[in-house]
Amino acid sequence: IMSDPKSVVNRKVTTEAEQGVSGDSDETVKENPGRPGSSKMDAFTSMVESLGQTLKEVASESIRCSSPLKTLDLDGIAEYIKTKKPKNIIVMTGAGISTAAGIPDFRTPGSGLYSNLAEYDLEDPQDIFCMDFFRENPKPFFKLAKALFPKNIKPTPAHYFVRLLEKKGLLLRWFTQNIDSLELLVGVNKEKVMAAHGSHASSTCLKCKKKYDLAWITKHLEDPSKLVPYCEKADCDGVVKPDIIFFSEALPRDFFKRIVEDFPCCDLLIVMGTSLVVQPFASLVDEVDSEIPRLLINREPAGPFRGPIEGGRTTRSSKKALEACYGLGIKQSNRDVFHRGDCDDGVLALAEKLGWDEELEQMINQGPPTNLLL
Ligand code: CNA
Repeated sequence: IMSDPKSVVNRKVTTEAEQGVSGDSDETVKENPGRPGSSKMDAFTSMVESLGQTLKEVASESIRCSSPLKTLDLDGIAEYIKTKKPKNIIVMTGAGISTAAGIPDFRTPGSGLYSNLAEYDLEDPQDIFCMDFFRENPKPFFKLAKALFPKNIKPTPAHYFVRLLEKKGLLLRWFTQNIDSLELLVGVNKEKVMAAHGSHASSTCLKCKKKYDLAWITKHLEDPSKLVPYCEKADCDGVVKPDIIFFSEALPRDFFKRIVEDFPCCDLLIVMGTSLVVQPFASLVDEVDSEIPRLLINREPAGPFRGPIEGGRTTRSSKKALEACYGLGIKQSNRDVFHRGDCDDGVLALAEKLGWDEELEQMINQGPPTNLLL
């Protein structure tokens, strides 16, 4: 209620007018700003607004007292890494980490797949990863697969930042929703990567279940005269589908094993480039202990990083006020940092605060250490 006091006041006055409480159905503050009483109402409204604002500030201050972070921003995260020395960092990523590599995400207006349905001949963008749709029309998926395939794309600075975490012995696991395999291309050990939605590393014939390797699908996807790959086994003309998890398919068994083993040990969660809407991946952010700091670098707030946590700065204050704020629906986390912007800018800024910028730049300049396709 306190989060938007003005609308509450206006709603109440309108309701009374509608019910004839005032005896004059036109007598609403909104419609008659010059009438006697409106200035009192304005004063009351602004008093309520200012009280709400004060309570929010007090809540922020209170939260600071119990926070594992000095400040709820990149400085706070950098300070936490330097002083608390987390060694089990989990990174969670989505399509936004790869848009700078030229791969469209789903939901960015203009460039995302959702905005470019005509090109992919889709009514619903999710159809592209839907098994029933794929069986009927596999063409849109393979059109996208050609654009996504690792040979044509390069890792972004955000990918290199995760490799730097691994190099420093701080990365516990990299959970990714992406199917572009850039996590492996950037050189992170495959044991450290949990590709929750599968990858192109292997493919399977939908009819006879014959397996095909990366080289086979690569050759096919690189051939501009071909679109849908068909099984080469005698008497089989089945469509060969890369082992990417589609919406109606089960996630890899490893995925659940990793969640159970990794998340209880996590001492810092870094989330990048995801709208956190695809389940069950999105809910992994809640698997870390409630004391563990969580950082989201994204162009927009997502999941639990929505709300008044952006650029949070807090100092000392009373717990009672905080409880009052929670009671009034004003929520603020004491361990979440939302850094609005591009993943690459965010990791470069964080690397600089950590004194890792030169090392990161060197890594980026050297390029990927491995080539998946060799
Ligand atoms: P999404 O729902 O499209 O969200 C992407 C998010 O990233 C949005 O919040 C954007 O605002 C944000 N974003 C985009 N570019 C940047 C950037 N440069 N820096 C910071 N933020 C940015 O995608 P999700 O990953 O959340 O959704 C999960 C789906 C998308 C998974 O099933 C994926 O398989 C699927 N997908 C993957 C790829 C890929 O492998 N690269 C590409 C397209 C879709």
